[in-house]
Amino acid sequence: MDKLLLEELYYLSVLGRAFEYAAKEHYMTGEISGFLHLDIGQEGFSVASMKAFAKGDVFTTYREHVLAIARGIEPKLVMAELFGKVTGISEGRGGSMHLFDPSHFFYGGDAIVGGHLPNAVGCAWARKYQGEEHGVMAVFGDGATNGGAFFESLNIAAAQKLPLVFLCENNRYAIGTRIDRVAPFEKQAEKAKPYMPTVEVDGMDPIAVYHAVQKAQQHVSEGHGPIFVEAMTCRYEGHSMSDANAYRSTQEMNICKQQDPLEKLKAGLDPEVAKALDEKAQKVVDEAVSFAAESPEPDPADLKKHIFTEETTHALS
Ligand SMILES: Cc1ncc(C[n+]2csc(CCOP(=O)(O)OP(=O)(O)O)c2C)c(N)n1
Ligand SMILES: [Mg+2]
Repeated sequence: MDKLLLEELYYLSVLGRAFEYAAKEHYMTGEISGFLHLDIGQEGFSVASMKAFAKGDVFTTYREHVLAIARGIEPKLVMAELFGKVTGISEGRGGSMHLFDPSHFFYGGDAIVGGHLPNAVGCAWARKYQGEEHGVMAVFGDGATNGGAFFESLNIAAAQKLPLVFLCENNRYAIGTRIDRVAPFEKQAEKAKPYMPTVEVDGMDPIAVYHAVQKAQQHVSEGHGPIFVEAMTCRYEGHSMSDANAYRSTQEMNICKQQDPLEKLKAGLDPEVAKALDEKAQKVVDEAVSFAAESPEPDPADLKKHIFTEETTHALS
Protein backbone atom coordinates (compact mmCIF):
# COMPACT_ATOMS: atom_id res chain seq x y z
CA MET A 1 0.00 0.00 0.00
CA ASP A 2 1.11 3.54 -0.79
CA LYS A 3 3.00 5.06 2.19
CA LEU A 4 0.96 8.28 2.23
CA LEU A 5 -2.30 6.35 2.26
CA LEU A 6 -1.02 4.14 5.06
CA GLU A 7 -0.08 7.22 7.06
CA GLU A 8 -3.52 8.70 6.46
CA LEU A 9 -5.27 5.51 7.58
CA TYR A 10 -3.10 5.41 10.69
CA TYR A 11 -3.59 9.10 11.48
CA LEU A 12 -7.37 8.94 11.12
CA SER A 13 -7.56 5.74 13.18
CA VAL A 14 -5.49 7.24 15.99
CA LEU A 15 -7.55 10.42 15.74
CA GLY A 16 -10.72 8.31 15.96
CA ARG A 17 -9.51 6.49 19.05
CA ALA A 18 -8.39 9.68 20.80
CA PHE A 19 -11.73 11.26 19.89
CA GLU A 20 -13.65 8.33 21.38
CA TYR A 21 -11.67 8.37 24.63
CA ALA A 22 -12.26 12.12 24.92
CA ALA A 23 -15.98 11.60 24.29
CA LYS A 24 -16.04 8.94 27.01
CA GLU A 25 -14.29 11.26 29.46
CA HIS A 26 -16.67 14.15 28.80
CA TYR A 27 -19.68 11.88 29.05
CA MET A 28 -18.50 10.91 32.53
CA THR A 29 -18.29 14.60 33.50
CA GLY A 30 -21.84 15.17 32.28
CA GLU A 31 -20.92 17.54 29.46
CA ILE A 32 -22.19 14.99 26.93
CA SER A 33 -25.55 13.39 27.59
CA GLY A 34 -27.97 11.06 25.87
CA PHE A 35 -26.73 7.90 24.20
CA LEU A 36 -23.07 7.43 23.35
CA HIS A 37 -21.81 4.41 21.41
CA LEU A 38 -18.04 4.20 21.10
CA ASP A 39 -16.17 2.71 18.15
CA ILE A 40 -12.99 1.81 20.07
CA GLY A 41 -11.45 -1.32 18.51
CA GLN A 42 -13.28 -0.81 15.23
CA GLU A 43 -11.69 2.50 14.15
CA GLY A 44 -9.55 0.84 11.47
CA PHE A 45 -12.66 -0.59 9.85
CA SER A 46 -14.48 2.75 9.98
CA VAL A 47 -11.57 4.74 8.57
CA ALA A 48 -10.62 2.26 5.84
CA SER A 49 -14.20 1.86 4.61
CA MET A 50 -14.74 5.64 4.37
CA LYS A 51 -11.42 6.27 2.63
CA ALA A 52 -12.05 3.45 0.14
CA PHE A 53 -15.56 4.69 -0.62
CA ALA A 54 -14.22 8.18 -1.17
CA LYS A 55 -17.01 9.37 -3.45
CA GLY A 56 -20.68 8.48 -3.30
CA ASP A 57 -23.39 8.67 -0.65
CA VAL A 58 -23.03 7.11 2.78
CA PHE A 59 -25.71 6.05 5.27
CA THR A 60 -24.50 4.71 8.60
CA THR A 61 -25.49 3.15 11.84
CA TYR A 62 -25.52 5.11 15.13
CA ARG A 63 -21.93 4.09 16.07
CA GLU A 64 -20.69 6.74 13.73
CA HIS A 65 -18.26 9.33 15.15
CA VAL A 66 -15.20 7.82 13.49
CA LEU A 67 -17.06 7.18 10.24
CA ALA A 68 -18.05 10.86 10.12
CA ILE A 69 -14.53 12.11 10.86
CA ALA A 70 -12.97 9.76 8.30
CA ARG A 71 -15.51 11.03 5.80
CA GLY A 72 -14.02 14.48 6.23
CA ILE A 73 -16.28 16.15 8.80
CA GLU A 74 -14.14 18.24 11.15
CA PRO A 75 -13.68 16.58 14.57
CA LYS A 76 -14.61 19.84 16.35
CA LEU A 77 -18.00 19.88 14.59
CA VAL A 78 -18.61 16.27 15.64
CA MET A 79 -17.52 16.94 19.24
CA ALA A 80 -19.72 20.06 19.42
CA GLU A 81 -22.64 17.92 18.26
CA LEU A 82 -22.01 15.45 21.08
CA PHE A 83 -21.96 18.39 23.50
CA GLY A 84 -25.35 19.49 22.07
CA LYS A 85 -23.94 22.83 20.97
CA VAL A 86 -25.27 25.01 18.16
CA THR A 87 -21.91 24.77 16.35
CA GLY A 88 -22.32 20.99 16.00
CA ILE A 89 -22.64 19.41 12.60
CA SER A 90 -26.40 18.96 13.15
CA GLU A 91 -26.72 22.27 15.07
CA GLY A 92 -26.83 20.36 18.36
CA ARG A 93 -30.19 18.81 17.49
CA GLY A 94 -29.04 15.29 16.74
CA GLY A 95 -26.30 14.34 19.17
CA SER A 96 -24.09 11.32 18.81
CA MET A 97 -26.50 9.22 16.74
CA HIS A 98 -27.53 11.86 14.20
CA LEU A 99 -24.49 13.35 12.52
CA PHE A 100 -25.61 14.67 9.16
CA ASP A 101 -23.67 16.54 6.49
CA PRO A 102 -24.89 16.56 2.88
CA SER A 103 -21.76 18.48 1.82
CA HIS A 104 -19.81 15.29 2.58
CA PHE A 105 -22.59 13.06 1.20
CA PHE A 106 -22.92 11.71 4.74
CA TYR A 107 -26.49 11.13 5.83
CA GLY A 108 -25.41 9.82 9.15
CA GLY A 109 -26.67 7.59 11.84
CA ASP A 110 -30.08 6.31 12.71
CA ALA A 111 -31.21 5.38 16.20
CA ILE A 112 -33.50 2.76 14.68
CA VAL A 113 -31.43 -0.35 14.04
CA GLY A 114 -31.51 -0.93 10.27
CA GLY A 115 -33.75 2.11 9.79
CA HIS A 116 -31.29 3.70 7.38
CA LEU A 117 -31.22 0.76 4.99
CA PRO A 118 -34.44 1.60 3.11
CA ASN A 119 -33.22 5.22 2.89
CA ALA A 120 -29.99 4.01 1.30
CA VAL A 121 -32.03 1.94 -1.16
CA GLY A 122 -34.06 5.00 -2.13
CA CYS A 123 -30.91 7.04 -2.59
CA ALA A 124 -29.34 4.28 -4.72
CA TRP A 125 -32.45 4.22 -6.89
CA ALA A 126 -32.19 8.00 -7.36
CA ARG A 127 -28.48 7.84 -8.17
CA LYS A 128 -29.08 5.14 -10.76
CA TYR A 129 -31.88 7.20 -12.29
CA GLN A 130 -29.60 10.26 -12.40
CA GLY A 131 -26.83 8.22 -14.02
CA GLU A 132 -24.46 9.06 -11.16
CA GLU A 133 -21.68 6.50 -11.06
CA HIS A 134 -20.23 6.33 -7.54
CA GLY A 135 -23.13 4.56 -5.90
CA VAL A 136 -24.23 4.41 -2.28
CA MET A 137 -22.91 2.60 0.78
CA ALA A 138 -24.88 1.57 3.86
CA VAL A 139 -22.93 0.62 6.99
CA PHE A 140 -24.74 -1.45 9.60
CA GLY A 141 -24.13 -3.95 12.39
CA ASP A 142 -24.79 -7.69 12.56
CA GLY A 143 -27.87 -6.99 14.70
CA ALA A 144 -29.46 -5.00 11.88
CA THR A 145 -29.46 -8.10 9.67
CA ASN A 146 -32.13 -9.66 11.89
CA GLY A 147 -34.72 -7.00 11.08
CA GLY A 148 -37.31 -6.82 8.35
CA ALA A 149 -35.94 -3.57 6.88
CA PHE A 150 -32.72 -5.41 6.04
CA PHE A 151 -34.44 -8.16 4.04
CA GLU A 152 -36.73 -5.70 2.27
CA SER A 153 -33.68 -3.67 1.31
CA LEU A 154 -31.74 -6.68 -0.01
CA ASN A 155 -34.76 -7.72 -2.02
CA ILE A 156 -35.52 -4.47 -3.78
CA ALA A 157 -31.85 -3.54 -4.28
CA ALA A 158 -31.26 -6.87 -6.03
CA ALA A 159 -34.50 -6.73 -8.04
CA GLN A 160 -33.70 -3.22 -9.29
CA LYS A 161 -29.94 -3.87 -9.65
CA LEU A 162 -29.20 -0.81 -7.56
CA PRO A 163 -25.66 0.57 -7.04
CA LEU A 164 -25.60 -0.18 -3.32
CA VAL A 165 -22.82 -1.59 -1.14
CA PHE A 166 -24.22 -3.28 1.97
CA LEU A 167 -21.34 -3.09 4.45
CA CYS A 168 -21.96 -5.22 7.52
CA GLU A 169 -19.79 -4.65 10.57
CA ASN A 170 -20.14 -7.95 12.37
CA ASN A 171 -18.82 -7.61 15.93
CA ARG A 172 -20.91 -10.63 16.93
CA TYR A 173 -22.97 -8.62 19.42
CA ALA A 174 -26.18 -6.63 19.44
CA ILE A 175 -25.97 -4.89 22.82
CA GLY A 176 -25.32 -7.90 25.11
CA THR A 177 -26.85 -10.54 22.84
CA ARG A 178 -24.31 -12.75 21.10
CA ILE A 179 -25.09 -13.42 17.47
CA ASP A 180 -25.57 -17.19 17.88
CA ARG A 181 -28.66 -16.62 20.04
CA VAL A 182 -30.49 -14.62 17.38
CA ALA A 183 -29.13 -15.80 14.02
CA PRO A 184 -28.60 -19.32 12.66
CA PHE A 185 -25.08 -18.56 11.43
CA GLU A 186 -22.18 -16.38 12.53
CA LYS A 187 -21.50 -14.92 9.07
CA GLN A 188 -24.45 -12.75 8.09
CA ALA A 189 -23.39 -12.86 4.44
CA GLU A 190 -25.34 -16.15 4.35
CA LYS A 191 -28.52 -14.07 4.46
CA ALA A 192 -27.51 -12.02 1.42
CA LYS A 193 -26.24 -14.88 -0.78
CA PRO A 194 -29.55 -15.58 -2.56
CA TYR A 195 -29.72 -11.91 -3.60
CA MET A 196 -26.22 -10.69 -4.51
CA PRO A 197 -22.50 -11.45 -4.49
CA THR A 198 -20.93 -11.46 -1.03
CA VAL A 199 -17.41 -10.82 0.23
CA GLU A 200 -15.94 -11.55 3.64
CA VAL A 201 -13.03 -9.61 5.11
CA ASP A 202 -11.13 -9.33 8.38
CA GLY A 203 -12.53 -6.10 9.80
CA MET A 204 -9.59 -5.76 12.19
CA ASP A 205 -7.25 -5.46 9.21
CA PRO A 206 -7.77 -1.93 7.82
CA ILE A 207 -5.79 -2.57 4.64
CA ALA A 208 -7.90 -5.62 3.81
CA VAL A 209 -11.07 -3.58 4.48
CA TYR A 210 -9.79 -0.79 2.23
CA HIS A 211 -9.23 -3.14 -0.69
CA ALA A 212 -12.54 -4.99 -0.19
CA VAL A 213 -14.57 -1.77 -0.12
CA GLN A 214 -12.70 -0.31 -3.07
CA LYS A 215 -13.53 -3.41 -5.12
CA ALA A 216 -17.13 -3.28 -3.96
CA GLN A 217 -17.44 0.32 -5.12
CA GLN A 218 -16.01 -0.65 -8.48
CA HIS A 219 -18.62 -3.42 -8.69
CA VAL A 220 -21.54 -1.04 -8.14
CA SER A 221 -20.02 1.69 -10.33
CA GLU A 222 -19.79 -0.70 -13.26
CA GLY A 223 -23.51 -1.40 -13.04
CA HIS A 224 -23.40 -4.96 -11.66
CA GLY A 225 -26.01 -4.21 -8.99
CA PRO A 226 -25.65 -4.46 -5.19
CA ILE A 227 -22.94 -6.29 -3.26
CA PHE A 228 -22.67 -7.38 0.37
CA VAL A 229 -19.38 -6.99 2.25
CA GLU A 230 -19.04 -8.46 5.72
CA ALA A 231 -16.22 -7.35 8.02
CA MET A 232 -15.66 -9.28 11.25
CA THR A 233 -14.71 -6.81 13.99
CA CYS A 234 -14.42 -6.46 17.73
CA ARG A 235 -15.60 -3.58 19.89
CA TYR A 236 -13.52 -3.09 23.01
CA GLU A 237 -16.07 -1.18 25.11
CA GLY A 238 -19.61 -1.97 26.18
CA HIS A 239 -22.43 -1.36 23.70
CA SER A 240 -22.94 2.19 24.99
CA MET A 241 -21.93 4.19 28.03
CA SER A 242 -24.68 2.47 30.04
CA ASP A 243 -23.30 -1.03 29.35
CA ALA A 244 -20.53 -2.32 31.65
CA ASN A 245 -19.61 -5.11 29.16
CA ALA A 246 -20.06 -7.74 31.90
CA TYR A 247 -21.19 -10.46 29.47
CA ARG A 248 -17.75 -10.90 27.86
CA SER A 249 -14.92 -12.73 29.58
CA THR A 250 -11.44 -11.30 30.09
CA GLN A 251 -10.18 -14.07 27.82
CA GLU A 252 -12.56 -13.05 25.02
CA MET A 253 -11.53 -9.40 25.39
CA ASN A 254 -7.83 -10.30 25.30
CA ILE A 255 -8.26 -12.23 22.05
CA CYS A 256 -10.12 -9.21 20.69
CA LYS A 257 -7.40 -6.74 21.61
CA GLN A 258 -4.58 -8.85 20.19
CA GLN A 259 -5.94 -7.99 16.74
CA ASP A 260 -5.70 -4.24 17.29
CA PRO A 261 -6.06 -2.38 13.95
CA LEU A 262 -3.96 0.61 15.05
CA GLU A 263 -1.03 -1.63 15.91
CA LYS A 264 -1.30 -3.32 12.51
CA LEU A 265 -1.12 0.02 10.69
CA LYS A 266 1.65 1.29 12.94
CA ALA A 267 3.81 -1.74 12.10
CA GLY A 268 4.11 -0.44 8.53
CA LEU A 269 5.30 3.04 9.56
CA ASP A 270 8.53 4.64 10.67
CA PRO A 271 8.18 4.94 14.51
CA GLU A 272 9.07 8.65 14.39
CA VAL A 273 6.33 9.31 11.81
CA ALA A 274 3.83 7.35 13.91
CA LYS A 275 4.77 9.34 17.02
CA ALA A 276 4.29 12.65 15.21
CA LEU A 277 0.88 11.51 13.94
CA ASP A 278 -0.12 10.41 17.47
CA GLU A 279 0.73 13.88 18.80
CA LYS A 280 -1.05 15.65 15.97
CA ALA A 281 -4.19 13.57 16.56
CA GLN A 282 -4.23 14.30 20.29
CA LYS A 283 -3.83 18.04 19.62
CA VAL A 284 -6.77 18.03 17.18
CA VAL A 285 -8.93 16.22 19.73
CA ASP A 286 -7.96 18.61 22.54
CA GLU A 287 -8.87 21.54 20.29
CA ALA A 288 -12.17 19.86 19.39
CA VAL A 289 -13.04 19.51 23.08
CA SER A 290 -12.19 23.17 23.80
CA PHE A 291 -14.24 24.28 20.79
CA ALA A 292 -17.21 22.20 21.94
CA ALA A 293 -16.98 23.32 25.56
CA GLU A 294 -16.75 27.01 24.62
CA SER A 295 -19.49 26.96 21.97
CA PRO A 296 -22.94 28.37 22.79
CA GLU A 297 -26.03 26.31 23.48
CA PRO A 298 -28.74 26.35 20.81
CA ASP A 299 -31.24 29.21 21.16
CA PRO A 300 -34.53 27.92 22.66
CA ALA A 301 -36.33 30.25 20.24
CA ASP A 302 -35.14 27.93 17.43
CA LEU A 303 -36.78 24.89 18.98
CA LYS A 304 -39.35 24.49 16.20
CA LYS A 305 -36.89 25.15 13.40
CA HIS A 306 -36.62 22.25 10.90
CA ILE A 307 -39.85 20.64 12.13
CA PHE A 308 -42.16 22.22 9.56
CA THR A 309 -41.22 23.73 6.23
CA GLU A 310 -42.05 27.41 5.91
CA GLU A 311 -44.96 26.52 3.61
CA THR A 312 -46.43 23.95 5.97
CA THR A 313 -46.16 26.35 8.89
CA HIS A 314 -48.17 28.88 6.91
CA ALA A 315 -50.71 26.28 5.90
CA LEU A 316 -51.30 25.39 9.53
CA SER A 317 -51.52 28.94 10.86
C1 LIG B 1 -35.55 -1.39 15.48
C2 LIG B 1 -34.76 -1.33 16.74
N1 LIG B 1 -34.78 -2.40 17.57
C3 LIG B 1 -34.05 -2.40 18.72
C4 LIG B 1 -33.31 -1.29 19.06
C5 LIG B 1 -32.47 -1.29 20.34
N2 LIG B 1 -31.06 -1.45 19.97
C6 LIG B 1 -30.24 -0.37 19.91
S1 LIG B 1 -28.73 -0.79 19.43
C7 LIG B 1 -29.12 -2.41 19.27
C8 LIG B 1 -28.08 -3.42 18.86
C9 LIG B 1 -27.70 -3.38 17.41
O1 LIG B 1 -26.57 -4.18 17.20
P1 LIG B 1 -25.75 -4.15 15.87
O2 LIG B 1 -26.64 -3.88 14.71
O3 LIG B 1 -24.97 -5.41 15.82
O4 LIG B 1 -24.77 -2.90 16.00
P2 LIG B 1 -23.56 -2.65 17.02
O5 LIG B 1 -24.11 -1.95 18.20
O6 LIG B 1 -22.95 -3.96 17.33
O7 LIG B 1 -22.62 -1.74 16.29
C10 LIG B 1 -30.44 -2.62 19.62
C11 LIG B 1 -31.10 -3.93 19.60
C12 LIG B 1 -33.35 -0.18 18.20
N3 LIG B 1 -32.65 0.94 18.46
N4 LIG B 1 -34.04 -0.23 17.03
MG1 LIG C 1 -23.05 -5.80 16.44
